[in-house]
Amino acid sequence: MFQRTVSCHRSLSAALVALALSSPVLAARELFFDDFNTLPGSAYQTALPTAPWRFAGSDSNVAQYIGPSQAELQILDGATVLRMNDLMGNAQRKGWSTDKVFDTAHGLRLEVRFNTMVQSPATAIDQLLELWLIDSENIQHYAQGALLAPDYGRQRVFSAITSQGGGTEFPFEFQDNTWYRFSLEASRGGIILASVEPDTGPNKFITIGVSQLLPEYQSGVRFGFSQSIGLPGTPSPTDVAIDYVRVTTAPIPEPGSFSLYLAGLVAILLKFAKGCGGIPGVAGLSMRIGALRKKSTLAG
Ligand SMILES: [Ca+2]
Repeated sequence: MFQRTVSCHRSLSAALVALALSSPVLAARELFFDDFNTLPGSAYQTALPTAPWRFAGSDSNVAQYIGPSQAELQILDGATVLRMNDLMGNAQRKGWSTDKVFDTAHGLRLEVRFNTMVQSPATAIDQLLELWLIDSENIQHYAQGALLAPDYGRQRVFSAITSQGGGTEFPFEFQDNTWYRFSLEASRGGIILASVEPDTGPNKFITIGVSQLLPEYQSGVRFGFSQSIGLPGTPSPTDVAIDYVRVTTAPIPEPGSFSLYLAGLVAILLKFAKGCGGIPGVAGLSMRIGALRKKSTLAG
């Protein structure tokens, strides 16, 4: 996989992009909200793309959608949650997509607040949470972000894929029994971004920009959430607890006007840069660029 770490002077311009991405979202309008006080009902449909379970797998490693998750309602830390503690066989996926179609003219943001529960060989493996942006007229046109615990629940990875076959993934050491927010968002003309955010906001732990622009979805989109399993050999568990699913408009800055808009896939990892002296508000940044269609080896 082609990757590089930018030098300090490049980090400065990249940091400005990160600042823009982490700017407060003003005047976002709520379009959909499910607090999971009830099980998923008529607001959802049982349909999701046929798609790889993981970017690092080969293109032939496709998970089949087999229906809704065997989920139940619970209370966790005082919040009503949809507990998706399921059991799946090789190359299977369970979940939902919204019945509602969302207009892309004002930008869109899907935000899911969730708890990671315990990912381990004994409790839960592979894709604990996948979020989808799906073309309303072509279910096989999509962008997907995923949080996963591959190697039988031992590794921690964040990934994104597109229906054109592009994708990338990075190690992301999320913690067990911890609340995070997972988002898919794009401004009106912007690139689609998948991010994991702290529960307290407003910054992002990690963002992957996929090689799609929101205007590619002229007929509107549905959002989806799911879990999937690779090839463990025997039926294996998945586990996540979702507090809520929220869709809003996303009048965020246009990333296309910054260096973020590249012909490939871009991931921005916010962390303390070594020897760069720090940047106010960001505290340093490094950037890795993954070339399209290259298979990541970072998660091994
Ligand atoms: Ca809730």
